Amino acid sequence: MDQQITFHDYKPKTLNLQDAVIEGLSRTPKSIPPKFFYDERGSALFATICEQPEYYPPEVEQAMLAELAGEIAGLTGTGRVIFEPGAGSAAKIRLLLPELKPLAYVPMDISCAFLREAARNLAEAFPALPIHATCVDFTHSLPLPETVPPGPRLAFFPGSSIGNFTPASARDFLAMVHDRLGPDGMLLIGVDTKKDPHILHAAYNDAAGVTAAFNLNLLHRIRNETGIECRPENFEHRAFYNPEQGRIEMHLVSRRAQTLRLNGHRFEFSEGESLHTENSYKYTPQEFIHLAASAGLELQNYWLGREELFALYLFRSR
Ligand code: AVJ
Repeated sequence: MDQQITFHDYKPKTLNLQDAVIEGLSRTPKSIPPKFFYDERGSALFATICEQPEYYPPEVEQAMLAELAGEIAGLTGTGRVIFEPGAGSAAKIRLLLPELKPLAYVPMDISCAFLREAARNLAEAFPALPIHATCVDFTHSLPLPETVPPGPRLAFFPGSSIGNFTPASARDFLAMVHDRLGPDGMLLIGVDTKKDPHILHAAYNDAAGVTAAFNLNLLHRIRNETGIECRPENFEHRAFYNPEQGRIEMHLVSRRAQTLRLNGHRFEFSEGESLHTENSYKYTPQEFIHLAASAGLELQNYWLGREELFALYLFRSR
């Protein structure tokens, strides 16, 4: 339809959903990886979470990107190929495009239809920007399509998505990003900071109940897509800060003893038993700079946002 946009489907295997559900519900404690939140409705609910007053990361990070765009461009230069794992609605990159003037933009996301829509909207606002929309599960691989022009690269990973990884897998992921950066590559990454647990608690228990709906949507999704016999209303949302691990944990807690059935498997839940759906790790600058260094990334600069609620880091590949 539009030469400005090329679409590349690496077919993220949602076929694996059933396997992942069976495997996750067979574990003790039970867990399902957070990437399965993002069906179309989950992606839309996440966008709504980002509008909640308690969920400070988007607001603080966007203010930082808007304010620092010129300074960041001074450090990265212009004319890079920007790739963004988990680009979602591709809203944040808009704040950087006028200053960073990239050669091309490669948004990557597991939610193909959502990505296609995001690419179209972005193309309307930035008609001169070549967009290589790449549908992929970025936790597995970061393929840059062959149509992407050569040029120094900049990975953009905002929103503290890195917080979903354990520190050990965050390091592996950053090493994979480092591999994709090539010579003179840079990484601009937004990471949530450690802070007063009350602020964290409110951010994951918003008054409007959007985070709860987002968490519970996982059950609706797996019921629709795997046919598992399960009543989402028999579970409730729970999110809390775990200070030992330095992370927010999200769970779906069984309101009663119940059995979920799928393809001859039976999964027993006792009353109060939880299904662990997400971790969101928080880092002090010292911790994060150390972690990135272990993946071959050298700090260029970092900035703390309002009340040190959020941090942006710019790294160079070594
Ligand atoms: C996608 C990992 C950045 O942990 O803050 C928001 C997802 N989950 N509210 C986060 C999320 C519940 C989010 N990240």
